[in-house]
Amino acid sequence: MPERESEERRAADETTDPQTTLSEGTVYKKLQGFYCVDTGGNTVLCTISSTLRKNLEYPVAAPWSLRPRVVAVHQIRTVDPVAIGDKVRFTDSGDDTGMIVEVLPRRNSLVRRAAGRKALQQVIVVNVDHVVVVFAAARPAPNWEALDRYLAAAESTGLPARVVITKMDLVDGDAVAEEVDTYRRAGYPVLLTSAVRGVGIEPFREALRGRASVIAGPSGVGKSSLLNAIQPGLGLRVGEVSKLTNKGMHTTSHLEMFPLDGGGSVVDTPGMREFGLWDVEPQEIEGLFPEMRPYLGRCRFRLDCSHTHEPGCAVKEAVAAGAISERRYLSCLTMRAG
Ligand SMILES: Nc1nc2c(ncn2[C@@H]2O[C@H](COP(=O)(O)OP(=O)(O)OP(=O)(O)O)[C@@H](O)[C@H]2O)c(=O)[nH]1
Ligand SMILES: [Mg+2]
Ligand SMILES: [Zn+2]
Repeated sequence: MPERESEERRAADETTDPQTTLSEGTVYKKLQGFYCVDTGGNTVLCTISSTLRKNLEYPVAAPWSLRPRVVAVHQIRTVDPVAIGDKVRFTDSGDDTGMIVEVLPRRNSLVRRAAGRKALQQVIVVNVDHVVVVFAAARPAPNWEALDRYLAAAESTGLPARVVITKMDLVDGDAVAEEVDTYRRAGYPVLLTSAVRGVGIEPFREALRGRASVIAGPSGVGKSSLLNAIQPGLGLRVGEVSKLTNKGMHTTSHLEMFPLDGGGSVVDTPGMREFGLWDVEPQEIEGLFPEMRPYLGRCRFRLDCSHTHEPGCAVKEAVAAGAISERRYLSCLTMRAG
């Protein structure tokens, strides 16, 4: 953000009358430094107060600087103190613009480790009821380990998750049957859909009705297409999958929350190839696999067991007995190894 603009906003903050009554609303979209706040049908375009912004200026300021400044817009995004789904209080200028001065406590937040070398937390969305993880049966071919990571990330934030395997028109049902069974036995509801053929659309609509949902999954799997199928009025942009790499072209480029006709809301997200876990210790990872939980602490070496080479490992016994899928078990070990 240009320095001058930042100074102007700071000046505006200082003239804010403490007696001004504050309005409340929900952030549903971000536009380059502005936040679209919904107040129940009306949109107010807000900036954020300097007090809130300090949270995002300090981490990127030179450590010796007495007057911290934003050094790069890129970094603003990674440490943005306001997220999609946040309930906020703002001063209302009366012309559909305002300034956010407070973020109300969050019920939960879906976070990941931002892509890149630096350990930075990226808040995807907050205050949702569940995560709907969408993968394609083909084009792009499903990477089940990547799906496991999405599910583990949801578990780590305490959010319920469900799985949707779409583009079922491209494969024989048997192609994914084994994995569908694995996820169902692990406790995840699984829906099979095709936006092209209109298969599974009604159950998908039903799963979202009346709840605050976030749709996550890699680029090109058909997330936006599914949302258009349940609510054509959304008119979300849909993009081709590269013929060369069979990967999506990142058609959805920003997060946005939409109200649903049947009640509830949904956040469409840009495809994310990886969903890196944030703030999870390696020994906590098996606890993010619901089907493993009954066996944890039952190994001979209790919580010190790595479930690889130890004798008397309850997890390995459960894998051998078929109670835990071997593929998910290996996926868990891979995740533990980092
Ligand atoms: N055959 C088939 N193609 C589909 C289906 N759903 C979506 N597609 C196609 O898959 C491509 C990607 O669809 P999108 O809805 O843009 O995918 P997305 O997951 O939103 O992708 P990003 O926004 O990049 O994350 C488009 O060419 C769609 O027409 C389906 O059920 N069957
Ligand atoms: Mg999309
Ligand atoms: Zn063990």
